[in-house]
Amino acid sequence: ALAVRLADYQAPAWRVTDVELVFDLDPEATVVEACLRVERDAGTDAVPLRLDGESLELLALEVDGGPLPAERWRLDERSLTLLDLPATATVRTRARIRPAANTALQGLYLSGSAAAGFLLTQCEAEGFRRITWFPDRPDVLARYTVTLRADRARFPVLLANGNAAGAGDAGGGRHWARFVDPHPKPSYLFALVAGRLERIEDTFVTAEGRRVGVVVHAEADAIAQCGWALDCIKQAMRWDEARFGRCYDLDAFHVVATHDFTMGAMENKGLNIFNSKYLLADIEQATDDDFRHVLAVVGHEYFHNWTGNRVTCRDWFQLSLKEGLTVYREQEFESDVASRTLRRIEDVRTLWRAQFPEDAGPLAHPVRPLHYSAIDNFYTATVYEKGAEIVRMLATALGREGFRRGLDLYFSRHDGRAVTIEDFLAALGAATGRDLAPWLAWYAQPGTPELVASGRHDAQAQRYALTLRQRTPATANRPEGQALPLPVATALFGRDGRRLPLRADAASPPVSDDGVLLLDGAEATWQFEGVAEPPVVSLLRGYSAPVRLHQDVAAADLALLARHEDDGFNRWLAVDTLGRRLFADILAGTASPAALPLWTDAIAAVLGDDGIDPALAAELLTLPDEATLSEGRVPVDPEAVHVARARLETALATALEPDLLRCLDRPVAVASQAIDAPAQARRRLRNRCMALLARAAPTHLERVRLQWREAVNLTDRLAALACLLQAEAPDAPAALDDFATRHASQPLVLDKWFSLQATAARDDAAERVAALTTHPAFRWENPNKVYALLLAFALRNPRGFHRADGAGYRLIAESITRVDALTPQVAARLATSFGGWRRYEPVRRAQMRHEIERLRARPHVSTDLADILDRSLA
Ligand code: BAL
Ligand code: ZN
Repeated sequence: ALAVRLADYQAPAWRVTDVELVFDLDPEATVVEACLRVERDAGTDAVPLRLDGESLELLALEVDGGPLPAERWRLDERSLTLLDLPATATVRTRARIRPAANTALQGLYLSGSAAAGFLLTQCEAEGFRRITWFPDRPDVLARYTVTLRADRARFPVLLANGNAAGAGDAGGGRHWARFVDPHPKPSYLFALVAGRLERIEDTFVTAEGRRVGVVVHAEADAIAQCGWALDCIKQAMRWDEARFGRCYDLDAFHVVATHDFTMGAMENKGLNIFNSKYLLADIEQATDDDFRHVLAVVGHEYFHNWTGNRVTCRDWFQLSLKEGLTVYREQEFESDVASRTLRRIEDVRTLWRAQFPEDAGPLAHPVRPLHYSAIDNFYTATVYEKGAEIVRMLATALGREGFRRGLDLYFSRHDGRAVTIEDFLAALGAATGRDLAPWLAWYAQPGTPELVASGRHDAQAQRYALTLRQRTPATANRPEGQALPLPVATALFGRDGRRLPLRADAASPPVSDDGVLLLDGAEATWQFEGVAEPPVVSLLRGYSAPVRLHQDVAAADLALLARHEDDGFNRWLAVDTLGRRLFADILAGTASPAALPLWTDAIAAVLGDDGIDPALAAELLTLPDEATLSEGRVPVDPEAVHVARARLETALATALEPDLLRCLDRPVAVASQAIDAPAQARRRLRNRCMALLARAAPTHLERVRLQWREAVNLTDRLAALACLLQAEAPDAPAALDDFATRHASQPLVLDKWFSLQATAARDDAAERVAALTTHPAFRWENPNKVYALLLAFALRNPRGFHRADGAGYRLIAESITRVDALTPQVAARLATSFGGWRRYEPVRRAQMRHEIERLRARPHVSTDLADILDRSLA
């Protein structure tokens, strides 16, 4: 497909002011009547009106109430073009579409079976063109009136965006419902839902006094698991008012759960649609992590109502304008209502595991890409997570109040408009009197910057000089990058663990009140006064910039930070760094037993500290995964990484055995069915201790078995099962069978059962995963099943995926072909697992390349998949 380029952007010559849609819904054949009020921009005469449309069957076309002569319109596979229209016109089309046959899950499709399932839509990024002909681009904002007609018994619930505006009987067993959305919106935010759905609801009164009906809809067997989501919506509404002054703006807010969805969820105006994985949660069918993910994703989609919907993107290159900002808002929400440190550690782990490798490989792209051939492939860790890091850095650099003023101005300037990243930076800058133009480079330049820190202490003058240098080195695909603005949150500690004042002399670059140094060139030096002894320097506190830090810190200094740093993230980072150094030594064969205690003692000290947050303690006991440990190493030998990591984990478990036992035996006053943050944190720590003990000695498997038998929540049951599997215990197969039987009717729990087996680092993992694709609960058409089994294997089982004989690669390549014929977006996502092929040792590199080339050479490769394969090889 031809690339679309940012540089070629042109404002639309035609606007659509109002849209009326009438749907006659039926799974086999739905008829969509669309009436568009179109207006040509003054000064753009004689430009044809080109409407996007795909997989639509044209039944009728009228302009201003009459037929259009054949020479004045053209129809092809992708568009309907109308010629010689007057400057304003009414265009009416009628189309037939086939929801039940739509396995791509874009546009209008069926969730579940034709007999019992329900109809729903997914339009971002370019799904609306599979519903009707329309200028399907985010800078065409229109007011929508939508009428749905359907069989009343088969589709009792009818929903679309906006406020309800009437309903009634349509005769012949059919009924109708109308919705008016007063807020002009781009087509990607359109949604409808029709089917047999149950509901739970509540009322929320906004700070502006609007009474909002908050309604969660799901199929009958899932509605009992929606209570947590309903709570989360109200929490999100309250938080966005308190923290950012943003109120909800319609009479109702509807949320719907479906098992058939390619993404996590979708922020359609007033009618969010969720992958059930991120909406359903109860103690029997969801883990503690699931509860937190529901909170975060519910928040995320709700926050889009302002960052994305009220102010939207001019074009898809600006995707991070809404996604980076909304991920940041989601992170802040969870940080405020749950644990800030835990959320930060998880976000940074994601950045390292997924975004850094993406940014270093052939699929690297700027946060604002310059061109694309399949926009669906840009919903990436770079656009989302790195985009959120940029917003976080801006918030750090402007301060909490400044950032809030900036966002307020952004909303008031651009409400109801489709804008750019430049507009965002300009608003933040205007509100705070800052020139933020240099920050645009963060959006434009791919690659992860390296930050090198060095220091010199002058005992006589009691001064400490800190020099920071940055570089974004060239790679095969791009030249060296320019210097970027980097906020470096910094603290100095004395040898006794106390914080030292951070007083820079007058000649140094500025330091903010909260200790942030802004490095805005290639290099700068700060002279700190009143520093009597060589300090221990803690940099990038809270991970204040998404860079690779090179700092020569003695292991003893890291141990000191592990004990005394009051920034929870950097406390964890000190321990993590000690662990990674040991890992590197084991991998290089240079490990010395003397180095281990510094690390394990630091962890033991924290574990013994009763005041510590158990969630943080659990994170200290969690080594980086194999993908993260492989990151930045060339060439990667996945088998060696697996073995070295396992050795390190066993050494940790053995050294801490008594501490872990003490921790487990500590009496806890936690109801095992409570899901509040303290209960979750304690379970997290206990399960982590149990997993390590199971590594330390097989005798501890008895504890695991006890928990397996007595667990009253999914978190504990799944943790025990994982330990049995990891230990390849003789009773593991029976436990797996028990689990599958117990949860046979619960698709989301079965997904975890698939993932657990897919990620077990066994010699025969590829054969087992292949066998599981024939399990009756596995469905190739269901993205969650493909992600749970195959994507989990490709991304989270490096030993299995990269098996030396290539069996893992072949399994994934064959799966990609099979999925591409059904759901191209899912196939493309699976194919990204080959993206890092160049980093591997020669044999694996050749095998991966062979699979990519073989996939590309097959007939009928989708545009989405071809794009990933072509860029991987470039
Ligand atoms: N807009 C796509 C799903 C999300 O990021 O919320
Ligand atoms: Zn989003």
